[in-house]
Amino acid sequence: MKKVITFGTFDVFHVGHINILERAAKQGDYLIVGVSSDELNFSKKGRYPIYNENDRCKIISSLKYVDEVFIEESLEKKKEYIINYDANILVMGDDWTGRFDWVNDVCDVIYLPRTPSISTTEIIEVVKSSKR
Ligand code: C2G
Repeated sequence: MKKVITFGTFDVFHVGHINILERAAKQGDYLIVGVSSDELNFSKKGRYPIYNENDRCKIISSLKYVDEVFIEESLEKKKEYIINYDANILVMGDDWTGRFDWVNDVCDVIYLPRTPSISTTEIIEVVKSSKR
């Protein structure tokens, strides 16, 4: 069985997230998703996600493309996660191109194109600016 692993925050879940998960699932037979912890998100982006890690995990776990979910505590632990979950392929969006090539001794690494014109940050901006 070919196992695929991918990582992300998946905050304010949108169609770009679904598209990458759907395409990641198609790369193999089993999809494992590492959902960034609230703390990891704070350290990467300087803010906490809108949805907390438990809610984000619940949303991702409920998707038909996804077989297994865990919380990603650190970007540096990628190789550990890949080995522990026995994954054969790491899939990431192409905003991460090259950033995880260092794990390619334990699995294949593929970067898929992002869905254009949608992002959590943009959604937050639109919602903010529509406040009266
Ligand atoms: N994504 C996409 N198209 C978009 C928006 C996001 O394909 N329009 C993809 C990203 O490329 C990523 C996944 O959806 O592969 C999750 O995106 P984010 O929630 O922004 O994830 P990020 O905060 O980049 O966390 O270990 C890596 C990190 O945990 C990734």
